[in-house]
Amino acid sequence: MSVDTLNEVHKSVKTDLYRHHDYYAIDDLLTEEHLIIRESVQSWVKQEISPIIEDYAQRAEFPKQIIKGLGEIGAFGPFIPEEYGGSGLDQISYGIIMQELERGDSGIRSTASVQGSLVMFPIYTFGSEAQKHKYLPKLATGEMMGCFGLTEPNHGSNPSGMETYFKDDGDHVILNGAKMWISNAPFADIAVVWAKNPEGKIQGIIVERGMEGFTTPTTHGKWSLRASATGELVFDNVRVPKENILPGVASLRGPLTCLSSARYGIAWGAIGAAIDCYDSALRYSKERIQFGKPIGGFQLMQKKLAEMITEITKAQLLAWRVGNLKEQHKATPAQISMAKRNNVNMALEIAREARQIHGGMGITGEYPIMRHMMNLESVITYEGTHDIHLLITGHDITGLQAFK
Ligand code: TGC
Ligand code: FAD
Repeated sequence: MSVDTLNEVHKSVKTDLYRHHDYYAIDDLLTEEHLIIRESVQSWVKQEISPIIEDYAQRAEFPKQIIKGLGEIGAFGPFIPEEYGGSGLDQISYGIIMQELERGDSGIRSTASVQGSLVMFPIYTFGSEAQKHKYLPKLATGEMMGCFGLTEPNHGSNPSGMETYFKDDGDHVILNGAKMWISNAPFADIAVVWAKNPEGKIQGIIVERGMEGFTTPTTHGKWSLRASATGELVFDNVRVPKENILPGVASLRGPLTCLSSARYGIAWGAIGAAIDCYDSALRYSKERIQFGKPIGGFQLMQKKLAEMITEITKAQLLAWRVGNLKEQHKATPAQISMAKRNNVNMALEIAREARQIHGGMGITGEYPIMRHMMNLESVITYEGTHDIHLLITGHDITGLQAFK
């Protein structure tokens, strides 16, 4: 049986029974447009992601055919103005889209986060007018895909130590170095790469697939984010035109500003993974009979479920509030760190508890729990680890830096 036929079979038998949970009537804080966006992305995920995602995750393959659909639903850079191909949506809308995509799978949300916050956002914020017109409209539709190269083999949490550099060569620069753990790298058409310029300052440069000396080896053997493609970026004397350098920033502030946008989206995204686990666990607890009654009727099960919805509700409020602050350009990087750290950790703990509620069934692909749980191990590490975000809060409240 071909892979396509197998997908069709799974599409027909797997039904996504998810429904949104809103214990504190947070929907009252949203606009009509927000609710319509949530409804439409949710039904797209039910139709296009839920039926196939388990197979792709099991095979450790990214479902490339969904790229067009992601573009059509406006998942790539929804906050980018319409004149550059975006939808000009607000920050809460962006968060809602990330939440619904991650409800399907963190790897799918990753693809959209990288494209929107880490490729389109830096080109929009730090790029020249020519770069914006050349790349943004194609990135918005998915006709062109991008990746973001910051992390290196020897520099993860501490990107300021990066070794990748470029030197001057007339109207070109020569780029050397390597990036590691790069989402979308194996299939990306362009990479926004952060490298040191001849003055030792960090600048963004757009490297295009096909440039001589540029390769993107795939990273194999992941137990997490298996439906997302991860790879390396290797630069061996790559000649890049100077017009590909992002002119608007020459400091670590450049990539970190992009991370603030992506981390914000993840604060919402993690809620999606958590609610999916809760939704599945709640349903299972009412259906599964042991000792003559539904397991949801036992106090220990109710403790788990009640704590889950409490934590989800707190996370929803945190995401909504930081979204509002962001919309008013008032959200600080440290506030975003707190939301990313809290919400991802919350989702991971809920996934672990949901796994217990499903008993043995919880380890199978019949339920989304184990996939979410394993995905979240990456989410709690990338875009700044759990501990790095704690140190960012520590620095912010004490004024004392504990990184170095
Ligand atoms: P530090 O001296 O604190 O800052 C350097 C400059 O940057 C500014 N800044 C920020 N600006 C905007 N947003 C933020 N979040 C910012 N954080 C800092 C800062 O004001 C300063 O500006 P200026 O103008 O004075 O130069 O830098 P540091 O070297 O001490 O580092 C601080 C630290 C450790 C917090 C930072 O390096 C860090 O966040 N490390 C974690 C690295 C990280 O998150 N890597 C993520 C890689 S990308 C990724 O994981 C994508 S996964 C995508 C997916 O699949 O979804
Ligand atoms: P390290 O920095 O080596 O950290 C190891 C441990 O030490 C962690 O627990 C950390 O918290 C701790 N630690 C480090 N410094 C301190 C300190 N000062 N005090 C206390 N503890 C500390 N990067 C990109 O640039 N682009 C991408 O698209 C991308 N996608 C990714 C996709 C996946 C699936 C994964 C797993 C990673 C991805 N990353 C990407 C990289 C990711 O951002 C890094 O893995 C992350 O920043 C941590 O870096 P590291 O793995 O080198 O860990």
